[in-house]
Amino acid sequence: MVLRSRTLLRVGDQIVATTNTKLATMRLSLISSKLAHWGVTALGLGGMLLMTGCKLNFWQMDGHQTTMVTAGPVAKTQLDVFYVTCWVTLVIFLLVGAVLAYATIKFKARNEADANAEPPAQSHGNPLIEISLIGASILALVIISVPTLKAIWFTYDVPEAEKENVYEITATGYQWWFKFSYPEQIDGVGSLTTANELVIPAGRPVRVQLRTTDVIHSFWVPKLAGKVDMIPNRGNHLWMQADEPGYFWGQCAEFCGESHAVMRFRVIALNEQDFADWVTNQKLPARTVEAAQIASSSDAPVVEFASYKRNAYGFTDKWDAKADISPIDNWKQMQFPEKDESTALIAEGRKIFQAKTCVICHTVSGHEGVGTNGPTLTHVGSRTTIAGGLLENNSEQLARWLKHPDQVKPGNKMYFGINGMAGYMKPEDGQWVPNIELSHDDVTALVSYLQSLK
Ligand code: HEC
Ligand SMILES: [Cu+2]
Repeated sequence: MVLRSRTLLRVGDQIVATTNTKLATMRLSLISSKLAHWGVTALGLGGMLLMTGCKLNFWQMDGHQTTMVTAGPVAKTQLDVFYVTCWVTLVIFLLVGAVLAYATIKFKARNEADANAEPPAQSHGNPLIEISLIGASILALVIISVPTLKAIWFTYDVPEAEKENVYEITATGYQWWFKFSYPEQIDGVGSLTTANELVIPAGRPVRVQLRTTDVIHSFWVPKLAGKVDMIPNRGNHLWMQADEPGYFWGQCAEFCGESHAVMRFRVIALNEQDFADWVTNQKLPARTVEAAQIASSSDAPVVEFASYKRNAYGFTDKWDAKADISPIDNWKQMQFPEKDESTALIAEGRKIFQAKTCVICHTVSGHEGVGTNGPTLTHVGSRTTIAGGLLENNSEQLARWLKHPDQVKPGNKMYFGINGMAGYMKPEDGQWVPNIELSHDDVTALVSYLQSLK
């Protein structure tokens, strides 16, 4: 056996030796043909992507928070600048790549003599080439900078001609949610305020004043405009316009602490009439369910929350691609009270809301509560999401939020309180214990109450 394999080895050695040079050249040409093959494939794919206007879902170019699909002039301008830069750099890449490929192929050492040949006479500097390269670079920069500068001016503020028509809103960042204040005033209350869902008129420029109460946040609605920072002690602003009514995803785009990644919001653009109706409704105090309507409390719906895992997805199928209802239609449905609401539970929930000191952080205008540390809940039932756009606003997710806010959103101020204030948590013997403990029944009643606040 041993002998045989030795012989084989020797035979093998001989074969390798005789075909050594041949193999080496074969391997080289194989590698270069493979490289060329992959290069062509990559170029083809890239070209296809660009030619289809990046409509392919390969990179999820059409996601909720894509910047490749725009819905208003500001985002469109930003995308155009991206494309100009992209095309210019692509041309440079192709030119440099072509020169490199040409030189590599044309001047490669083809045989022993080539490899050992004296290098050609070296020269330094060619004024013609250098000047044309400088000229070409300047040209490339001019091609990029003209639209860039135009875009900077355009996106900075609403164009002069449109200034008359501008609608002005103030967005304030909080760890980790957004408050929106409207120009509309409510008697005895102040300006109309809402949270986490910014409703705007479509087809009209909206200037958003950007403020923050704590750290730096950044306001970004990828399909409409952004990102502009919300900086402590400094006024900032941006403008945007949704050309058509629609439902858009937004996101804080500046790291602002533990729950930064889930500090989201929505923008809902409505046509003139719908927007006016919405404003009228939002200006009203919270909806009150008549005491006379109170029925028996035995028809309490069962709300499941015990089974929720940490980090469980907060949305139902309704929200995903297979949705049979568009997000904007879903939003419209949310504006109306649910048909099977239990008036008894709602009344019970309202009492618990007051007793459990939710009122120190939350406002329910016309009911109990003037707290401003948390999002206003006056019309919370009409919003499609809660907890900074992290969870869908339905019974299950509301219950989950009330029972275990800590498991849903790391560090959130509802659970831990704000800057040491007595909030949801209080310190005891160096340990944090929930200040507010809610039983299953409490949660069920609170959910009904919150959902009735349309
Ligand atoms: C210490 C202040 C504080 C207390 C007390 C408090 N909350 Fe909150 N609440 C907050 C904050 C802050 C948020 C926003 C959390 C986030 O999204 O990061 C919030 C969010 C919410 C939301 C989601 C609203 C939205 O639009 O996203 C609901 C609903 C809610 N709280 C209900 C309650 C109820 C019911 C109670 C009483 C059992 C309560 N809260 C007690 C501070 C508080
Ligand atoms: Cu933030």
